[in-house]
Amino acid sequence: MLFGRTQKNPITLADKGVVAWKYATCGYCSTGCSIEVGLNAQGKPVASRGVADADVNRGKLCLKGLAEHEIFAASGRGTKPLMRGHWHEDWQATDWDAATLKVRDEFRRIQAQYGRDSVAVISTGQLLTEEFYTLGKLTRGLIGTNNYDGNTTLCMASAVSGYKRSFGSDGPPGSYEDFSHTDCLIAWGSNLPEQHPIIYYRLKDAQEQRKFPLIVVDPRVTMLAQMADIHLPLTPGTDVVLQNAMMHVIFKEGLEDKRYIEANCNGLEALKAEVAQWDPAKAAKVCGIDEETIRVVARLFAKAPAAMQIWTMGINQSTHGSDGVVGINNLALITGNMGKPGGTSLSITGQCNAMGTREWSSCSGLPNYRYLEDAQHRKEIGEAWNVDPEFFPKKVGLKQTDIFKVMETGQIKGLWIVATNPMSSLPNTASVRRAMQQLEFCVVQDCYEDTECNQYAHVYLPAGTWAEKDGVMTNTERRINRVTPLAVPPGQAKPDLWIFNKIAEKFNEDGRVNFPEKASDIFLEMARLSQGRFCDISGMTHELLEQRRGVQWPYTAEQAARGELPPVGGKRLYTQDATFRFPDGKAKLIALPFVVNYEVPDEQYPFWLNTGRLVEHWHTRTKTGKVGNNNKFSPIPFVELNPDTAAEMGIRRGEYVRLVSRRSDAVVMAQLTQRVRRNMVFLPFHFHDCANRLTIALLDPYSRQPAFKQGAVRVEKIADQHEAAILSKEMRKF
Ligand SMILES: Nc1nc2c(c(=O)[nH]1)N[C@H]1C(S)=C(S)[C@@H](COP(=O)(O)OP(=O)(O)OC[C@H]3O[C@@H](n4cnc5c(=O)[nH]c(N)nc54)[C@H](O)[C@@H]3O)O[C@H]1N2
Ligand SMILES: Nc1nc2c(c(=O)[nH]1)N[C@H]1C(S)=C(S)[C@@H](COP(=O)(O)OP(=O)(O)OC[C@H]3O[C@@H](n4cnc5c(=O)[nH]c(N)nc54)[C@H](O)[C@@H]3O)O[C@H]1N2
Ligand code: SF4
Ligand SMILES: [Mo]
Repeated sequence: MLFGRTQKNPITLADKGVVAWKYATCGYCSTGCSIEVGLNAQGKPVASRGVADADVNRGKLCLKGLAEHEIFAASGRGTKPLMRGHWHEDWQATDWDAATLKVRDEFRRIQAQYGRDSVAVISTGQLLTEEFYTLGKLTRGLIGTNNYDGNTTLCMASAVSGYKRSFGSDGPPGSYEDFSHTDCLIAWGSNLPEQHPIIYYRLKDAQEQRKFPLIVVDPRVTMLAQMADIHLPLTPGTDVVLQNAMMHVIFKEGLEDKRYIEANCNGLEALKAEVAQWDPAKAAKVCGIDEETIRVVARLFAKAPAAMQIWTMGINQSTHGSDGVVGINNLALITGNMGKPGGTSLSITGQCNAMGTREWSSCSGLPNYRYLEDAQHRKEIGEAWNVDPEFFPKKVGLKQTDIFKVMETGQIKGLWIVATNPMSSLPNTASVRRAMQQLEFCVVQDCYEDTECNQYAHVYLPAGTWAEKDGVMTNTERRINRVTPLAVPPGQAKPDLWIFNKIAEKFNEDGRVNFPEKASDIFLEMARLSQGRFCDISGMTHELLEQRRGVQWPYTAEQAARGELPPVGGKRLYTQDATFRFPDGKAKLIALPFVVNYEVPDEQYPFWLNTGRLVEHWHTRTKTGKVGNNNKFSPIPFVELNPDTAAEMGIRRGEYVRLVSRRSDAVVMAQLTQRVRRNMVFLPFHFHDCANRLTIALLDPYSRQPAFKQGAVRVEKIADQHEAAILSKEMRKF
């Protein structure tokens, strides 16, 4: 194929010999891009391209999606189930029957000896929804432990908790389409161009057409901050103070939407009383944004006919994470910016199917946003699954972060890890290591066998990944998208659904509970369980989802029967007055007092430690670390350091430095950049034995999400650079 400049040095694209293109949805972030993978004559995936008629990405993909076909054959794939007596021993290959029997027998032994909840199941936001639902049925209905949660506690838990506190339910109320209607956008702690490049493209496209102001709140000069009309580089952890001050201005100047508040909100007086204490002059001293700027931003936001807010981990990963989300919702509610085109509060979700796990995994209750605390919900699901409702706990159990804390003290003896890598992703690696080492039995189910967690496993179950599997995922804007199987897992590896069903077979000796084998049958079971509920998907089928390139929920059986084609109502939630999910239909305005309850820099540890992501890498690099076109951009761990600070300390670009926190240390290369202020470092968390050796496991009181974004370190110059290089390499091995 030839492009441009045909006379001189024409650009040619390599012919990869694609004979067929197969449809899926990207398995990295929650944007939910429609993707086609090209297969060659041997059926091998050799190329990826965006799908032009998909509303989400309109033909585009980011650099992770473009190289996604390479993950199937990447090194380190597990091809056989493995077993061993102790994690010090070598692995022995085994078969599926023996491995799954071992899982059942060990879990039963441990539960009999130490109690039902001494076994924990840790799941993820990266499976397909039918898989989540099946794992939930197995864990809640047969294994019966209440210590069942997932890595979403590290990710979206604060958003979930904030939505529930404000609106009475989880469920992001907006759509990407809102960018095309908004008159003002505030992005809180979200770096879209790197972390959700295609959502960023949608935003930018809309902004170029309508020129609305973009306000970015982030202590670091991110790529999004560079594109902003106003950048508020606030003091880390103080978003709630800025929100309170903005509301102070809005009430003081009478800019609130009185009609909307009257018809839709409770709690106005308490909120007013709290924010009255936060005049911009006082708030400026805490949040580091000058008072006049606070006023300007508050007025811009409140006076815009439609104003929108988005946020990601800069809000969620904090001891004020849940409060930060409630603060965003407060701002939206008092200005009437809910449920209308361009007026919404939209959490930007993290993992490809973090939404699917919230809706269907039963981690935080029972399927489809049902609660363990509700007798009626226990009864409905007990009947649907043929499980005695009395078998279900009456209160939800511990979250992932707390599970690991009690594991460290020996209260949990058996662990099943599915598609997450907590040895690298939980805060304070040393304590996670202690927790893992004391387990009597650990099973790891991962598509790669060389993950950091697997070093402590007794059984390893090789799983298929992404489009080796069949099912659906829900994206940031509640759009349910199809993933169709276009490759087969290597060797004896199996799709996660197959593995769950195999284990269920062992626990389900009397065949009492029904576990359908096919994803499409499971989807229909889920659709039935959703009928008449908030998250109603009863009008959807796998075929419809593929044909429409995804459908946003709700889409009901009645709508489908009337022949109404989606999108029909799923674009926004709370579009009518008093339709929030509390009994009186009103949302809650909640006063948010502020206290400093997190680690801040001091004389001994004078730098803010900010951790986060790079565009080229995905989390703990089990995938992108092995894809050349991703890994080559950042093959080794590094830290962003301000050049003036570096000059003062005699540190040169490319030198190794030691970062030391109260937990541990890490040796990394210094990259000098003005993106960070003089008393802050930014450390990508993608590398093992690096960022999370340093981070602190302080948790949000509501969501139990860790404060990954606020910690304190000191930076030490290293005299012997040769030694440091060796050490830095050593630290990345286990
Ligand atoms: N390339 C790539 N994309 C990804 C991922 C990936 O690993 N790689 N992961 C996906 C997942 S699971 C997630 S959760 C998302 C995360 O997406 P983002 O949240 O956008 O990414 P992060 O880099 O974790 O953090 C965002 C920003 O929070 C800022 N921040 C730090 N402290 C504060 C604070 O106190 N207040 C405010 N307002 N901001 C603060 C940081 O400076 C940082 O720029 O990305 C998703 N997309
Ligand atoms: N310091 C710091 N730490 C952080 C964060 C931060 O910003 N700073 N962010 C946090 C956030 S938001 C998140 S979401 C977490 C992510 O943390 P993790 O979930 O631990 O990270 P991943 O590397 O995505 O781990 C997913 C695992 O599942 C495997 N896998 C992928 N697909 C499949 C599949 O289909 N089936 C199976 N069985 N396995 C599969 C992968 O090989 C990998 O081992 O990290 C958190 N940790
Ligand atoms: S933006 Fe997210 S969903 Fe889209 S191609 Fe990139 S990683 Fe995949
Ligand atoms: Mo995440």
